[in-house]
Amino acid sequence: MSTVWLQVGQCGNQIAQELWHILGLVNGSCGKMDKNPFCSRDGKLSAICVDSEYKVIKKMQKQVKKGLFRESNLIIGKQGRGKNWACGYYNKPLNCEESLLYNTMERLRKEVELRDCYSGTVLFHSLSGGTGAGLGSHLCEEIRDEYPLGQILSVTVAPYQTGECPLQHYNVLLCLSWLQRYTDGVFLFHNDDVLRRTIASQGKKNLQDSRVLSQVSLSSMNTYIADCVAGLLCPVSNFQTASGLSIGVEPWELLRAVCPAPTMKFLHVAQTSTRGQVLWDSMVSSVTRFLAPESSTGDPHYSTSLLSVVRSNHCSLIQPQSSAMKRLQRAYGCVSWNPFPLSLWTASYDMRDSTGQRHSLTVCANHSSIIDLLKHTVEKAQKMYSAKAYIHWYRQYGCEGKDFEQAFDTLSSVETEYYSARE
Ligand SMILES: Nc1nc2c(ncn2[C@@H]2O[C@H](COP(=O)(O)OP(=O)(O)O)[C@@H](O)[C@H]2O)c(=O)[nH]1
Ligand SMILES: [Mg+2]
Repeated sequence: MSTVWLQVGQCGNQIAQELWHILGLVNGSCGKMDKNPFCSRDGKLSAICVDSEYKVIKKMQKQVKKGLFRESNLIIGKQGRGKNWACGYYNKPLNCEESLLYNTMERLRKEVELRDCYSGTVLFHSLSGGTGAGLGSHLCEEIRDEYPLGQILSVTVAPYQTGECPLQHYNVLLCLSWLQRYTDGVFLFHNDDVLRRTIASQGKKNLQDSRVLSQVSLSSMNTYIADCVAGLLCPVSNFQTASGLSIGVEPWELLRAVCPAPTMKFLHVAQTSTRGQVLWDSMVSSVTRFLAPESSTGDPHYSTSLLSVVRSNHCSLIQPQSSAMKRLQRAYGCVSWNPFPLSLWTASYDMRDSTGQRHSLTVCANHSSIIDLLKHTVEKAQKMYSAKAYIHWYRQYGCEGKDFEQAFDTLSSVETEYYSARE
């Protein structure tokens, strides 16, 4: 009841839509507000949907009619941002449209006023496009400035490492550096990792087979991401009042648990689920299956802190001292200098299945694998920047050399922090 949800750009809107879908909200309004921390008192979702293009948001008009979204919270521009961070960030209205930044901040202000109290904003977006990455970065900066006590959690997607847009390295560089400066935590999904995990969750064995890869839809990948977000942010019994009401503080308690230091805020998130009988040791094996044991330079990966959320009618069997949780800590390489690396939250049912058949384990780790994305991005962007490749495309919207140089500095210092936290 204290969070505003902000979905920006194609990827951000599609993932958030999938979240509302799996929470069973898309076919109507929020229902009884007390039971639903995502909505305002009037039963409308506290979400603002922004895109520079019409095609994704137009699908949400249906849910305005059904009473889920406020019509004024759908904010649409007239022209895409050309997969260019600077075009999104510098917010020059294109094609006579109104300012997306100004309109979004106005709606956010209204939504904050409707909350019982305001604790923060959860932002959904991608790292490598124009709208979600560029406008999303600018929104983080504005929100931080206007609500300095509110927290900001970004849910973001890194592009495939190969084969996407040539501008992606600049966009990821600039967006990650803004997230480091203005957010309190980042759920960082990688499309490569999401693809692998989605295939595995569908029971397919041959993960390298190009036919198998091509059969996976974006929508099923978004289901995986949204399931992870729901697993972490939906109500858990740990924070319910004595009368069983949800206070809706999960996003902010999560940041306290896994991002205690502002220098390390990039979070690795994974989920596994099963139906019927549950064996927690095999759930742990499944959720840790694709965790890289070491970095591209051969250093073992580690975690400074870990949150494990268990949703199951058997959740009372799991304790922080259980053998499965010990295995989880070992697999995530919890550092020895933190005597309490694991937080465990539980809920007696999974929000995806009221019949009690589904059991899920969602893990959020402050994990050193972020170093690999930082290194890869900085290396590629630095090579392009030295050759002055595509720079004029950024300059024409107002992006200066100092934006790039500060971004290189910011990401290098994050890399150093993650290295020095090792042991
Ligand atoms: N997982 C996932 N990735 C997406 C989706 N849509 C776009 N992307 C990724 O996001 C990046 C492009 O960003 P996009 O959101 O389309 O740009 P924007 O509309 O300008 O913000 C690319 O790396 C795409 O692979 C989606 O629905 N799901
Ligand atoms: Mg777009």
